[in-house]
Amino acid sequence: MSPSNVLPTVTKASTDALAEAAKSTNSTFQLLYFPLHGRGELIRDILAYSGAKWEELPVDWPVQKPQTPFRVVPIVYEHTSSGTILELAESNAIERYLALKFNLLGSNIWEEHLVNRYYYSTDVLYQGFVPRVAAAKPEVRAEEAKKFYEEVLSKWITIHEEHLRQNGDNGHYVGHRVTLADLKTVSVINRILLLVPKGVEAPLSAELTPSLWKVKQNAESHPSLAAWKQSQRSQELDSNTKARFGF
Ligand SMILES: N[C@@H](CCC(=O)N[C@@H](CS)C(=O)NCC(=O)O)C(=O)O
Repeated sequence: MSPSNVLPTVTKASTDALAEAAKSTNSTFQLLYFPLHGRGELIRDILAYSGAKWEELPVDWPVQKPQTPFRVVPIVYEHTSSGTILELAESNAIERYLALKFNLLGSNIWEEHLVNRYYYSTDVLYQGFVPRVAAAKPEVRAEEAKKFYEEVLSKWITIHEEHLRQNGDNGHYVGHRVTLADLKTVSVINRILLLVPKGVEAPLSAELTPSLWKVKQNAESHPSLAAWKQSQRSQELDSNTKARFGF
């Protein structure tokens, strides 16, 4: 039996051969990421929402780090129906690859542009939130959170609520179905709400941000995403993420 920290042996083949293998529609997936939400969260949500077969690989980072393409996680290993093992790297690239595979990027180039622009706009929000609020020193965290909510989050809310209303207030960014933009927003709202400093209130709720809330409710009422969110592992990741930042 191989030791649990050995990573899958990625298939070496021509780009054309790997591209052919990547057409597989009944692959299984393995995620290598720390036991936190972080940059693994949206990947887990996409896999769960799409009903994919997936599991997490045990992490032994000092041993595994040199074997990863950029020396960072997340990494996803896709085991295709033909037995090929594809290695996916860089969180945004992984998310977009999976979104394309699971039909979460819209139905045409214009829809894809709309999905991407709200997805990236929300990514910018997340990139600001982590250093400014999550990782702020405990003694200034409440003050930093208030400033972040007023200076950054409120603008994102105004713009996204307006767009969602223009799309018919149906709980979707694009058309009438869940896309990567919806799932990204859900993960970032959840992250902000998990990490609210004591004595502060985040301006995200059914009353304050009704259109964004519909996006969250729509996606999270999907049975397979709901099951993942209620799972013991997902709740463990909540606790680990809070503990990681000292909340
Ligand atoms: N641009 C990369 C950044 C990944 C990254 O910074 N990963 C961190 C965890 S969130 C990591 O692997 N840290 C361990 C290390 O650098 O050794 C991505 O988005 O995937």
